[in-house]
Amino acid sequence: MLKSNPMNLSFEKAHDLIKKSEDIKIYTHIDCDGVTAGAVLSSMLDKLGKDHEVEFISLDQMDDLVTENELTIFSDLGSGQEMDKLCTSNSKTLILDHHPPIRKLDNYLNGQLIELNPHHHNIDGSYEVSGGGMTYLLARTFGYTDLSWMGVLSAVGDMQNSFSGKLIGLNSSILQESIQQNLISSQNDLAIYGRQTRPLYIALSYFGDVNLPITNNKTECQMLLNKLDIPMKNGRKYRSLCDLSVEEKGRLFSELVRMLSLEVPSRYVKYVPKLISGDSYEFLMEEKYSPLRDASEFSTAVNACGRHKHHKVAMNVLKGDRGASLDEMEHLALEHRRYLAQKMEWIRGDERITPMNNLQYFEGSEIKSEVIGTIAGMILSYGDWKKPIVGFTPIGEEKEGIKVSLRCSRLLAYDGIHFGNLIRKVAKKVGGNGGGHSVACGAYIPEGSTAKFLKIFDESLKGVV
Ligand SMILES: [Mn+2]
Repeated sequence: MLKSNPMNLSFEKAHDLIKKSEDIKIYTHIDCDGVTAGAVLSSMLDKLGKDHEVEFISLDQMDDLVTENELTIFSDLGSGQEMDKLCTSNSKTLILDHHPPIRKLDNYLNGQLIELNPHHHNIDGSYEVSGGGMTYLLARTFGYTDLSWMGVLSAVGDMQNSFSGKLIGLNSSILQESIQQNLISSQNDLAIYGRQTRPLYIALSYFGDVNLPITNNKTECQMLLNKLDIPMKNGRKYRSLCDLSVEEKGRLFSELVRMLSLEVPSRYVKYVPKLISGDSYEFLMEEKYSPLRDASEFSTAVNACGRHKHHKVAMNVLKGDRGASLDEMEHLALEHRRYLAQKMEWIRGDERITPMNNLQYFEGSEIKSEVIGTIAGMILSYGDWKKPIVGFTPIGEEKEGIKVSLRCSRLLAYDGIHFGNLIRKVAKKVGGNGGGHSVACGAYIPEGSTAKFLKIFDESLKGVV
């Protein structure tokens, strides 16, 4: 399938451009996909012996950039931004992005720009290939198929498997390549987060798409495992999901289907199995029970570094440092968890979740804008899962405006609602901008427009949720 990839010709052009360039600058996005894309490119250029530098940026920093290198590469961003100013006569530009492009394929800005984007070739950039996947497709033109596992990690980090529970399209081809190299094993599994590192009874208590008796209740989780005759411990060590036999997983799956089916309105029952099953991706070169062994957990660790502005640490781990950078990453992940727990307490202790007719929200002024979405996702299980939850916090860093994050149960998305599109429209109406995935999205809105935003949003959801 990779052989017939319609983008091959463009990748060949990019390949030649890389070969010719000696001084290269990479700007890549700050999320897991972007950081992984940066790691793929940096690994590739190391192997080629090319001088390069990687910088992690957010979309709003694009306007302030000045290109001064022979070649500038943008990964996991660039397609949605104006490039005219950046493409100067003494600097070439290469974009490897998967977000919806604003330029047409044949518009190469006088030959100074090569833009590689799946949307130009009728490939869906939301589900079929990630930013890291695009950089990997370039790396493999040099024969570096050993980097394929990062293409899988970036797709998982970008939640490209969230809708179908598996990787499809080019993502699936990259996965197959990685499996052939013995770098990854993939299996259909229970979709419970914390496969390698969390004791199962704790992992179960975080199940939050729908509120169940076990949600946020570890005692109930222990009772459930007892009832299903699934031992909690293996000797002195608590068992994780990855320790369960196929039969044990089957029993747990059936019981969760039963519990969920009792809880959800009848029109959602058909989606229940999708909520609790999905393919898992295990990196075979990582140690068992390591936070790097499972793709989902690895992507959380990369994000934890990014959220606290230590992208470089994550990139070094991705590039193979299992010493100081891994220690630092684990330390950052621990601090990240502590920070989240503290902010969750702050919201819950003061009962900060306010219900409206069709949504619920919280004012998160004490929460860093980088983690407001994570908190929104976690707090959903304490509110009403049938309504989306919206969190607000100042953007911070001397910038004006409010960051808005929305999270909701995947059941609403299976039912056909795309909150990313809805929030974009509402944000526009109050003078902001927004977008994102169906179940996880956000917006930036002007200061003082929160009340208006909520009113319009709540009304627009009448009869929708
Ligand atoms: Mn991306």
